[in-house]
Amino acid sequence: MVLEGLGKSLRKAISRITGASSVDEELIKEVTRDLQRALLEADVNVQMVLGLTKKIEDRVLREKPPAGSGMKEYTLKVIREELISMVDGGEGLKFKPQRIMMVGLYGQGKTTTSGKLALLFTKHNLSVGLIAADVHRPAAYDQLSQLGQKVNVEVYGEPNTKDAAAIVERGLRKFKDKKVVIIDTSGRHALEDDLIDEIKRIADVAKPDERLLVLDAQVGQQAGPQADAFHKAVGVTGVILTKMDGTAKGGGALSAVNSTKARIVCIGTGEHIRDLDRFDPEKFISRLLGGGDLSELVRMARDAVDDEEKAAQVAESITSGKFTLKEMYYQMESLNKMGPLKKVLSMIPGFSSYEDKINYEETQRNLARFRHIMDSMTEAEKEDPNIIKASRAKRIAEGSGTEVKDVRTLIKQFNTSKKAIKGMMGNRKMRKQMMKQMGTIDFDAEE
Ligand SMILES: Nc1nc2c(ncn2[C@@H]2O[C@H](COP(=O)(O)OP(=O)(O)OP(=O)(O)O)[C@@H](O)[C@H]2O)c(=O)[nH]1
Ligand SMILES: [Mg+2]
Repeated sequence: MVLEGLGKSLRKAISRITGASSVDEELIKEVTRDLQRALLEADVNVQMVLGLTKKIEDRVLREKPPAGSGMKEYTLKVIREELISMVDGGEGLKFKPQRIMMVGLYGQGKTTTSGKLALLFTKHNLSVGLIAADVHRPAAYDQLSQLGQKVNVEVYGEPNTKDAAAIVERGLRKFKDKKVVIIDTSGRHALEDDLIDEIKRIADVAKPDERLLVLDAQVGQQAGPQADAFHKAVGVTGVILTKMDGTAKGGGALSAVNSTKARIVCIGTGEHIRDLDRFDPEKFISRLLGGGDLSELVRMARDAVDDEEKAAQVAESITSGKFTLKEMYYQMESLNKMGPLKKVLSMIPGFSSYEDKINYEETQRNLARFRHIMDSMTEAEKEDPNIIKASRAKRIAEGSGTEVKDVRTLIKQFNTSKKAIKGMMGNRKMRKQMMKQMGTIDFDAEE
């Protein structure tokens, strides 16, 4: 989870309120001090931390809770609202036709994020073209081409041309029918004048709707001056914070962005092409505070399904009472594609209180082992693994590099799941509800 340390200490501070029998001034002062400590440790700007906690204290101590709600609920509500307003700079990424230009210093994640964005837009049924306008780094075109291939998006580039604006002009002509065009530009070590001139010229030619500044979250408090300089040059419309997975100090970038008033549109949460989340202040804070985020989970599940027909088939088999190892395999595969188990489970509301008790690595390893075992089975065995006799179990274990006891565990797990599903499907009301859920989830409704 992004900013795991901050989330933990915020939850701990807040749990003092939920656990208290009554909320008085002394407790509120103690809790705001805890909040301050937690935020400062995550590198959130001091001024902002003080402003935030003062506001919380002012509101809780001077305003009366609205009729019908107790002091406890009211305090929690105020804390949540103030944290949200701290990171809220406006609407996140828009899923509509547009031109996007990526800008930023060297190595911040511009090229990677261009690929990630391309995938995100295609998942929302918008056609995308990528333009490689980094004419300074020799391998830049190849890097973007590879990303384009990965996400099945066309890339325009001229590896031997030095005039970035001219490339963009021709790229735009080529992509005139694409709904979204993303332009990747060069990075530099420092804000050199010629880089600024170049991105100005590209912006003149492309007239991009969005000029997105890509910022490595680890830059912390330095984010402010960077954002300012780029803003002066091309008018930054939004910021993408990358490498939020790799830092405990992402609060620095969060707050620096707030002080420059540029909104955060997305956050990068890993090296994988799917590791880009649309930034939504409310969801972001809810997840930090352990509230989970089911709509995000639904979105991730949707993104993970490459073959919707197959998914529908599996759902139908299950609701009609058919559950073989193949269905189980498919479900495990989909889960796997959604990313690390820990990230997936953290989206389930209320889950954060269990997170210390789960051995994620072990569970992930078990899932991988199960998949290897299933890959070594015959079709008939996948239909009904209970036909597997001792000698076959030994062969399967050998073929999959596992042990016989692992094969037995899988069969046992399958029988348990099958029984549970049969029980659920036998319950008419539950069955109806599940079929309804599987058939009518409107995946696009959330955006
Ligand atoms: N862990 C993690 N790594 C990331 C993320 N985004 C980018 N990276 C990594 O950061 C490195 C630099 O990314 P690039 O996309 O090449 O950065 P760039 O801004 O295009 O760099 P230049 O073109 O050289 O200026 C790569 O190794 C990426 O894999 C992220 O969200 N998380
Ligand atoms: Mg690059």
